[in-house]
Amino acid sequence: MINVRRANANFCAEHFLRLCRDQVARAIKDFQMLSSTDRVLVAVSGGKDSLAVWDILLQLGYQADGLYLGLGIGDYSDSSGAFARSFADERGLSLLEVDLPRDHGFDIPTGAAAAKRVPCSACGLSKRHLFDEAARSGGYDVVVTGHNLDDEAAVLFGNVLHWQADYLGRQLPVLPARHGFPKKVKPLVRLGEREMAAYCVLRGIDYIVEECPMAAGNKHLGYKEALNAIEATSPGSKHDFYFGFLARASARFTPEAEAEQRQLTACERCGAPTPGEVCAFCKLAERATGVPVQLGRRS
Ligand code: Q46
Ligand code: ZN
Repeated sequence: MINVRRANANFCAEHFLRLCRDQVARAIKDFQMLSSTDRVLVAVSGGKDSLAVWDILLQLGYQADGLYLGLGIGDYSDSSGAFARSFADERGLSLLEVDLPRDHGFDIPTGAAAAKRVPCSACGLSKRHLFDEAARSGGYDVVVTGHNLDDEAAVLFGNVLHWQADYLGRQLPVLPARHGFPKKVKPLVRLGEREMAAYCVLRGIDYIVEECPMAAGNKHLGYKEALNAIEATSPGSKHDFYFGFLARASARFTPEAEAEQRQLTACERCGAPTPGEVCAFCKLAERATGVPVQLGRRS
C-alpha cells in the first residue's frame, strides 16, 4: 500500500501508478503542455523525476527522446550518466548527449570557480543554455523537465521571500516558445518527491539516489526542508501554496517578466537570446577556458 498523505488515501501498486499517470495527463491538459504530434525532448539527469516523467510520457503515447548533459561533476556525473544510458538502452529509446568538458572544454566545478559563481548558478545557466540549444538544433517542439511539486513550491518560496518579481512572473508550469527560446513544460507539478520515488520503485526504474555533491549549502534545499516541516503538520500546504499562486497571484507579475524579455537580443557569439551583448553561457565558458567561444551564430 502506498499512502498519499495529501489525498489522505492509500493505494495499491496498480492504482498508484494509474494515479501518477492521471496526474500527469491532467497537468498536460489543464496547462496545454503538449499536443499528440509534438516532438518532445526530455531533460534527463539520471534521477527519479526525469526518468519517471520520460516513462510516463511514453506510456501516455507521446514521442519523447531524452537529453543527458554531462556536467563534469566527478563520480556523480559518471554514475548519473550510466543510469540515464541504461534506462534508454533497456527500452530502445533515443538519448542525446552533450558533455560539457568534451564539447565545451570546461566542467561545472572549475567553471564556477573561474567565474566566481556558486556551482548551482553556473550549472543552472549552463543546463538552460544547452537544453535550449539542443532543442533548437534537433527540431524539437518542446523541452520537458522533471520538476515536481516539491521543487516548484521551494522555488516559489525563495522567490516570494526575496520578492523576485521577474522570476515570479515566469514561474509557470508552461513557458511558451518565444524570443528564440523553445517551449518548456513541467508535467510533474501535480506530484511530489515521495510519489516519484515510489513510482520508480514500482516500475523497476533504477535511478541515482545520491545527491549532487555540489548541492550542499544550496538555499533551495533549505526551502524544501522548511516546506516539509509545514507539510508534516498541515498536509496539502505545498499544493495550496503553489496552485494558489498560479490561480490568484502569478498574472500580477507578468508585466515584470515581460519587461525583462523585451530587452533580449541575440548573443553576438552564439546567437542565444540574452539581455547583454554576450550571453551568460558564453561568458562563463570564456572565463573557464580562457578562450573566447565561437559556437557558430544561429541563422
Ligand atoms: S546538478 Fe547542478 Fe544541481 Fe549539482 S551543481 Fe547544483 S544545479 S545540485 S539540480
Ligand atoms: Zn552565447
